Amino acid sequence: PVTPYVDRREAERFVRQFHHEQPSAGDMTGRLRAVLAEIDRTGTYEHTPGELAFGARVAWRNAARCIGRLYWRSLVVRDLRHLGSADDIAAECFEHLRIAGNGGRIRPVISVFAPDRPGRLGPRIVNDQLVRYAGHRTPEGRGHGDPRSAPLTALARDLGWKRDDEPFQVLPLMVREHPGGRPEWYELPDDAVHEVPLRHPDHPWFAELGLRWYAVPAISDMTLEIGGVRYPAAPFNGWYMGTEIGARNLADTERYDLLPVVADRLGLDRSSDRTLWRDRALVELNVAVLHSFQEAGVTMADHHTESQRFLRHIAQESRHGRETPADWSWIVPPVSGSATPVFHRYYAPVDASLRPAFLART
Ligand code: HEM
Ligand code: NRG
Repeated sequence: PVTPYVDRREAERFVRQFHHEQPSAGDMTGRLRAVLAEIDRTGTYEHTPGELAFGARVAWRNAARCIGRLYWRSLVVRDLRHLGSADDIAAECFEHLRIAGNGGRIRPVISVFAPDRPGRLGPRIVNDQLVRYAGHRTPEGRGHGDPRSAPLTALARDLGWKRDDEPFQVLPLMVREHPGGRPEWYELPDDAVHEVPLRHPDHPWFAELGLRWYAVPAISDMTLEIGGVRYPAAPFNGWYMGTEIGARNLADTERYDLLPVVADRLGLDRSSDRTLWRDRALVELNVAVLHSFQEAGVTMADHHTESQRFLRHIAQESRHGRETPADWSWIVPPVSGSATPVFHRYYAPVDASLRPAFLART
C-alpha cells in the first residue's frame, strides 16, 4: 500500500485554521500558496515547527474520549520528523519516557517521527503503549500477567525475546521501520520505566499482593493526522487517572481480574452478587492506587478532580467560541459515575471528520 497525495482541501483547511487561531503566525496567503504548490510538486508538504506543535495540541483538544483535555495548550511537542530508523525511534521513545516521567512530576509530551509520504510509508511502533506488561491466557482460560498483551507477548517471543513468569514484566518495544517488515525489538532501559508498588493506607496485607503499575501511560499506536499529513509514529502521554488502573486494568475480568482476591482479603461475603463485594473491593483497590502514587510522588488524578477540570475545559473552550465534542461513555469514569459532575449532562456530538486528530490504527 502506498500513500496517495495529501488531500489539498485538508491542507488548506488546516492552514486556514492555524492562521485563524494564531493570528501572529504571519502571512496566510503566502503560506497557503506555498503548501499547495509543494503538494502539486511532491504529493505532500512539510509542516513548519509551529504548525506541527499547533496541530498536535489541537489533535489532543479534539480527542472526544479524553477527559484530560484542560491542559491541551501545554503539550510538549518533540519534533523528531527527521528520524525514521528503528534504532533512532527506540532511543527517542526511551528519552520520551524520561522527559515525561520527570522524576514523578509527569509532563504531557508527544514525540513525532517521520510521516507517511507518497511512495514511502513512515515507521510504526507495534506496541499499543510504550510501557506494557506481558501476559497470556492459559489453555484453561486463566489469565497470567496482562492478558490484553497476549498478541504483543506472542510476537515478542517469536522475535526472540525471553519471557519470564512475573505478572508485571515489561514488554520490549517493537518498531517496524517499514510497514509489513519484521519488527526490531528493544528491551526498555531501567531508567526509562518508573513503576509504583501498590499498598493500601489501612490494610498492610495489600502490599503482599505484589501489585504494581507504571507511572506513564504513553499511547503509541495511534496516527496523528494534521492537514492531510499522517504521522503513524507519534507516541503521546499525559498522567493516569486512578480509575484507569484501579477500576479497569487491575479489575476487569479480561485483565488482572483481582476483585475476588481483594474481596477475600477484605473478608467480604462473595456468596451473592447482592452483597456488593465487587463494588466494595473496587473502592479499596482505587484507594490503594491513588494512595500509592501519591506516596511515591508520581502525578495521578482522581476521577472527581479530573471531572471538575474537564467541565472547566468545556467552559473555557466555549469562551473561545468552540464546542467540546465528547463521548459520554468514555468520559464518565468507570466507578462512581453519578458522583462526578460529568455524568449529569450531554455533550456536543462527535464529528468523525474533525481534524487534526488521533486516529485508531486500521
Ligand atoms: C483517552 C485521561 C492526556 C489523548 C483518555 C482516557 C482517559 C484520559 C481517562 C480514557 C482511556 C480509557 O478509558 O482507556 C487523560 C489524562 C491526561 C490525558 C488524565 C493527563 C494530562 C492526554 C494527552 C493526549 C491524550 C496528552 C494526546 C496528546 C487521548 C486520546 C484518547 C484519550 C486520543 C482516546 C484513546 C483511545 O481511543 O483509545 N485520556 N488523558 N490524552 N486521551 Fe487522554
Ligand atoms: N486506559 C489506558 C490508557 C489510556 C489513555 N489514558 C491516559 N492517557 N491517561 C491505560 O493504560 O490504563 N494519557 O495520555 O495520559
